[in-house]
Amino acid sequence: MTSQTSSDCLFCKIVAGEIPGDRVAESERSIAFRDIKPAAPVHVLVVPRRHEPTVGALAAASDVDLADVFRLAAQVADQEGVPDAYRMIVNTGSAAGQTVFHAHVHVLAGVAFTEGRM
Ligand code: DGP
Repeated sequence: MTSQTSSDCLFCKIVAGEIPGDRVAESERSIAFRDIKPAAPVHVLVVPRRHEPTVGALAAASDVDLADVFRLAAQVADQEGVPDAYRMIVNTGSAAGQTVFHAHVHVLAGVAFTEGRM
């Protein structure tokens, strides 16, 4: 299950513990760690252990891994004390702001919601 890794992938290295990540939660299939450049008081990245470049590719490859990422993201929101006040953001493609091509979900909380904001 976890053999699909990419040797030059930053998040695969964090999953493997080869480079540090401030881990806040994990499951058999996913890990969660704090974003190095937080955009909100709570900013955690949830990534599958298996390497897929985008969340769409993850969805095509494994329903189970996709579901696990979102389950762990909700668990992170609970742990961070914001079970009813968080956003999940997925960027797909460099034109949309994706910079790391290992599927991940941003969990963001701690800033007031502004109506009309995307
Ligand atoms: P995205 O732009 O959606 O691909 O988000 C990638 C995020 O990854 C971005 O918010 C910054 C974060 N990031 C980049 N390098 C590192 C790192 O080495 N450690 C951690 N914890 N986060 C990183």
